[in-house]
Amino acid sequence: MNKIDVTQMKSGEKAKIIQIHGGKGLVTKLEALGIRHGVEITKISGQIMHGPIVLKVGNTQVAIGFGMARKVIVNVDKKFKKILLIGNPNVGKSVIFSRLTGVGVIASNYPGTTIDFCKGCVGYGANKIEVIDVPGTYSLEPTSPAEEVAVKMLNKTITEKDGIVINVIDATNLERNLNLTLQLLKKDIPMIIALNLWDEAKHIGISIDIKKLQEILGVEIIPTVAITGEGVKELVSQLDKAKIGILQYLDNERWHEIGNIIAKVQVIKHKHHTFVERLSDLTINPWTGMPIAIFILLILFQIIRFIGEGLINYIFEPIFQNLWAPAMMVLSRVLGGHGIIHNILIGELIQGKIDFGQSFGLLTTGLYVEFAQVLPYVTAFYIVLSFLEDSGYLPRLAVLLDKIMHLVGLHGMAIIPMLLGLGCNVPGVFATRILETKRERFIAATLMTICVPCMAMLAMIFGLVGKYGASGLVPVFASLFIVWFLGGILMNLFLKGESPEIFTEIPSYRLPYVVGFVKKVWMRIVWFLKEAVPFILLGVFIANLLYSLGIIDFAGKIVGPVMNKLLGLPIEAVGALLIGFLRKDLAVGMLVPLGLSLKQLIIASTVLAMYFPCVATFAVLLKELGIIDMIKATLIMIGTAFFVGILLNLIL
Ligand SMILES: Nc1nc2c(ncn2[C@@H]2O[C@H](COP(=O)(O)OP(=O)(O)OP(=O)(O)O)[C@@H](O)[C@H]2O)c(=O)[nH]1
Ligand SMILES: [Mg+2]
Repeated sequence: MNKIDVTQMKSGEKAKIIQIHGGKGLVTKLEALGIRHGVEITKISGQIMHGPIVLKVGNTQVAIGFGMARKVIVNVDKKFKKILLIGNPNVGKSVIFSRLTGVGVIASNYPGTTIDFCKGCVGYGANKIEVIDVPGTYSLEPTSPAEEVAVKMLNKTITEKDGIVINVIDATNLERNLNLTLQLLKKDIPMIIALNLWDEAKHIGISIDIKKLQEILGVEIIPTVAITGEGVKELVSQLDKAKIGILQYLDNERWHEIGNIIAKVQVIKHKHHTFVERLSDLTINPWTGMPIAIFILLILFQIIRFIGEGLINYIFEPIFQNLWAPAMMVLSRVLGGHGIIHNILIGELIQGKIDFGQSFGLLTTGLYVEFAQVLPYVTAFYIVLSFLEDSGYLPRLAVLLDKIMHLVGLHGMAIIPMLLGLGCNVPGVFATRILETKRERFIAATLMTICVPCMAMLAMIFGLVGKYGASGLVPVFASLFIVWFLGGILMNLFLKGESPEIFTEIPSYRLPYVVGFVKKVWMRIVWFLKEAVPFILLGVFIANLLYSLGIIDFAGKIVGPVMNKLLGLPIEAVGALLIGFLRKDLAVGMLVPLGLSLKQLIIASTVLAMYFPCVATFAVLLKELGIIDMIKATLIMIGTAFFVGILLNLIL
């Protein structure tokens, strides 16, 4: 239902009169024509330049002036076209969204998972209605870009008058959540409340008198458990009961009002500390938390290795060696063993055989790098990361690392984009939206693109220098870490502006909800393949093209000597640096046939990791930072990469 005046009705629209302003005189005058409270009218024609309006009342048509029409208030039974899911961060909006629409979105147990809106549809009667998953926000005065998105979405829908809000509330945190609800109730938009996490509220002994709360707020409330789907059907069936709020209060007395409401509707049973709460205390207290954090990260690292190596040794390597290689040999013979097409698809035969590391064809090296070398580790990483996200550990890690992160001009929550960046820098840079200021986002995105190699690249670096053990891995990762730290300190010193304090809620520990967990890992793998495979194939193709046209030789002749002197790398490495712009993993793969020494491998891997983000990351940097900051970040990257490369060449 929507309250508007007659001038705002569309031609042909039906509505019920609910009020007539303008005093008794006008009321009586209009009554004479049958225009009175409770009557249904249809607008026949709209006003042109504030001219009269023709209405159908009962069976007769009447015309009234524009000024009069403005005083007649009606309720339009408007069919709403969209539903906004609005609520505090981490209350389950995304899980509800997935349930309503079937669209897979990432849901995790930390505030700020959704940083941009996402749309889907829900069937509602005969119609399909658009549902929008909005980033979480604590209030309607945004403090971060993600919250800005939420408030903008809401205001747009209010102006267009074509949507309703499902306000998702965390039942375990009613008091804090009501702050946003009360603000929403004052907005001119129909709403309905999903009282989510109802299961957890019951577990921890919170009971809420829903009926009473409903009476006070004046809008429908449906308890839900998003992860099991309980209540979601009911929620959909109650959508047309969405109403504009009626609760009146003074803005500066909002918290007072909330206090009153809580006293009336909520009872908390006293209970003993649970194991989970003890664990929570232990992991967030610096003295016990730090050793636990180091232990957890080491274990997770081992798990990634275990899963990654397992997938490679028992699945992908056998498939490629025993099935794919013979198939490709057949294809090679069919193609006659040489020629342009052969070179593009199969590449070069090494001693009459396909060598997946060196042949460099689209179907040989191209697929092998992505599927047999990179995908297993990416999968392993996303399994571990998703577990971390869902458990609720990340905000605790953020608190533990807050002090250290402040040295580089960030606060603890910046560890979340950094970790996501380890999977792929693209979602990593996006996730910097949970940071409040432009300065923090610049620092975080720049540090990430320089010093946080993505999993695809990491897998290749491990493959390349890992066989030398610590003497290969330590110099590469120590350089990345030192540059991250020093670079951050320098940026913190020289960039203007402030870094705000950490400000986040710490959700309770949860066991990942299995369906959501599996879906999330699967979505990320599919996303990775969609992003990576086209670029890697393009990379192989372009690399072949550049070689066969002699461009790499030419570039090598020009920059080769400088690179050789400064970085100690052979001229052929120019090809890898060029292709690194498309895909870093492929670039590292291109170093394999060059027969580099350990020192050269270390320098090349480090420089490749730092010098330039891949083209996909570049695009999001541009989107998130804007052109000027993106150029600044790029200059910092190139400068740092060469500085570090030269330094390594001198030291090692
Ligand atoms: N036990 C329980 N867990 C839930 C319920 N709803 C959501 N969760 C979990 O709560 C966490 C947060 O869910 P999300 O859907 O990501 O929350 P969100 O509101 O979209 O959060 P932001 O995107 O950060 O604003 C996830 O770990 C979910 O699995 C519920 O009803 N019961
Ligand atoms: Mg979300």
